[in-house]
Amino acid sequence: MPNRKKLLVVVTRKLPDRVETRMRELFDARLNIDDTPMSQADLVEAAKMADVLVPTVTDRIDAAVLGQSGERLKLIANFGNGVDNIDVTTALQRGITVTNTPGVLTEDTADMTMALILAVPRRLAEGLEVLEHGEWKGWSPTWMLGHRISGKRLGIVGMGRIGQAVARRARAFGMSIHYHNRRRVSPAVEEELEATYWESLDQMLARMDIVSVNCPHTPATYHLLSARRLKLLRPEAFVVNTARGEVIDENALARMIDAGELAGAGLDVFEHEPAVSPKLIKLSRTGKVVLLPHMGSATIEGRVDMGEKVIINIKTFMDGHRPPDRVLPSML
Ligand code: 8YV
Repeated sequence: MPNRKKLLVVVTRKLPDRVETRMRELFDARLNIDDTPMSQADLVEAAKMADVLVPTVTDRIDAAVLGQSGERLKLIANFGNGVDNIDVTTALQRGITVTNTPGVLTEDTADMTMALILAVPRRLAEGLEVLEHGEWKGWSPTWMLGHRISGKRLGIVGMGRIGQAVARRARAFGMSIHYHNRRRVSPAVEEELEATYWESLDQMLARMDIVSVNCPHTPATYHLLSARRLKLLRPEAFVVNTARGEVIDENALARMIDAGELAGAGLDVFEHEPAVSPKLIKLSRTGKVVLLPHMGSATIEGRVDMGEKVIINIKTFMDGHRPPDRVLPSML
């Protein structure tokens, strides 16, 4: 790290005021006040001049950007948990440390997951739409019937912090918890969550009522829910995704819901954000899918906490210590 008074920190998007104020005090912070997303060329310019780059999920910090980064760039302090927007391997090869913001968005993302688990089977979006259009003819015993959540089997794909937080909530709603994960969680956690571990994802999928994707997007999880695996699901099953769109073959999912081969989906993330497949948009009009624009961690508290984590990572690094949230190759 160069011996200069204040580090030049380039922040790619507008962050909460409190975070920006603190960054201005601590660093030579170049902020993006009007929040215009940066182009690849802008990112190259930023990587050329910065000591520290603070990107978000909307910035693709790929080998081309990193290949043109300046000598000074020594830290990429991602404002976000997932680091699939960054070519971490290339960064590490170039001696650039990468950090993220784990832990502080767990509860918010789990809340949003639970909201989607409820929204689709209980037809929330359809109910809202009826009222908005002034089409409610009054209560009827057989109208707008959805499906009960309690007693249903929830299959969680990825039992990290967020997966476990979802499991805790789902337990309280009377669901039975099943999970697939690279590594089995500790017996204590399994016991607390009364969770059943499935070594075989295929076997788990075939038996679930609702599947929730809570794993990171890595080369190993790209299209983990492929067309072949989606076909293993029961036609009554629902899929919820608050992790990354790339984990599911989005086209196959839309096709199957449209064909009645799956009951529906609640999606907060998409394969080609901010583009959303027109097929999914069309399905959202039928109520079979509920779509949200990547809002899982969108609380003011969460975003301030994320910003504070970014600051701690930068400050620790600046002081010559290992930042607490380093991304290591073993995590990819
Ligand atoms: C963030 C997320 O809003 O942290 C993550 O991995 O998916 C989001 O909730 C986003 O990544 C910020 O960069």
